[in-house]
Parts: sequence; C-alpha cells; structure tokens
Amino acid sequence: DLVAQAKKNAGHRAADMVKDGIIVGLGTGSTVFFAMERLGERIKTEGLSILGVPTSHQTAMRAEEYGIPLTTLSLHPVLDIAIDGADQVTPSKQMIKGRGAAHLREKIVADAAKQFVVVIDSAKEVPVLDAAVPIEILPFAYGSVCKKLVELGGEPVMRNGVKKDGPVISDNGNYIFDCAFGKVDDPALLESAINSIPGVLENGVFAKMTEKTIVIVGKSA
Ligand code: DER
Repeated sequence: DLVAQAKKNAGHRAADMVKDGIIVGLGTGSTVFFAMERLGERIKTEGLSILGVPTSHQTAMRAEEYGIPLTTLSLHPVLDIAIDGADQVTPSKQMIKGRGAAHLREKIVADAAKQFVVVIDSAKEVPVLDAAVPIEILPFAYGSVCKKLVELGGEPVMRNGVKKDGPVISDNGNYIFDCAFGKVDDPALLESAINSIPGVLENGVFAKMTEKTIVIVGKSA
C-alpha cells in the first residue's frame, strides 16, 4: 500500500540520519515506528550505539521489541534528535499532533531535543491547520476547561475508548478532548491560549519549534 511505503521511506530516511553515540527521542505512531525498526536493524548490523527516550508505553514496548536501549530525561535532559510523526504539517512546519493521545510526552521530548525530525506521508501536508486539536486535560478540571475552550471558539469533544467504555485515559492518567477551531490562522497564539487554561496539561498544536524542525515527506515509489 502506497501510504505504508511512504511512511516506511520517511521513517528509514530519518533513522539513517542518526549518528553513533547519540540520544534519540522516540515519538509515537505508525510512521516513527518504521524509523525505530530501521534503528533496530542498524543496531544489529552496524553495532549502532544509541539510547532512546520513549514518548509512550507503546513506544517503550516497540523499542524493547526492536532492541533499542532506553534512557530517561533525568539522565539525559538534552537529546540530540527527536523523531516523531504528525497529523497535519504546514509549509512553515507548524503542526497538529496527538491522534495517538501521546502529545504531552511528545512535546516534552521534542522540546528537549536539539533537532526535531518529523516523518510524514504527503497526506499530512496542508496549507493551513484545520484538524481538531487534541488536548490533554486533568479529569478534575474538564468542566471548567471545556467552558473556556468554547469561549476560545472551540468545540471540545471527549475522546472515548473503542474497547473500553468511557473516556480514553492517557499514559499520564488524564482525559483527551479533541477540540475543533476551524482554520487556525495563528497556530502559536492558539497553542499558548489553550495551554494557559488551568487544568490543561498540553495540546497538540506544535507551532513554536519550526527553527529546529526538519520535515521528511516519504516517497512511495
Ligand atoms: O499521535 C501522534 O502525535 C502521532 O505522532 C501521530 O500524529 C502520527 O501518527 P501516524 O504516524 O501513525 O500517522
């Protein structure tokens, strides 16, 4: 399938940028998992020596499966590179992430990295961000937070489990709301406005890391 080929191509290109001896932030999602698969191959075939910081339970388990040794932000507060996927990316490298409900740790890890490498297939490229914004909210606070999100012009919808009744609970024990704002004219302003609401842990607008971001768009051919 062409999309899977493109994701694999992007993932492998990102993994081939990784130099020996560095610390790598490992994002969450199907595209970055191709990068992790390639890193695992390089560890086996080249003896590549790296340490990874995982952004979710799923990524930690995948890293174990691929033989990528892990470390923590307390041992390595600055990472050389973070590799992650995205849901929408604009020409100015602003993005929306969080389809996988992992964006809180993903933004922490991306922020800690000197270089942020985003791996996508071309379907993720958009002129303007307009997807619903995933927002991680403390369960105690979701009532007051949702009221403020509506005042901001949003339409917050709680993300419910598929094989679990009731809300999705993030790896950090919080709720996820998907909040549509329509076309986002000023992503950085929206990112800050959402995060200034007490009770919001993090939102999926990644608008302030464009300087250190490299976007790799996979090719299917
Ligand atoms: O949830 C996330 O932030 C993921 O990185 C997501 O945005 C991309 O997942 P995909 O690579 O499976 O499309």
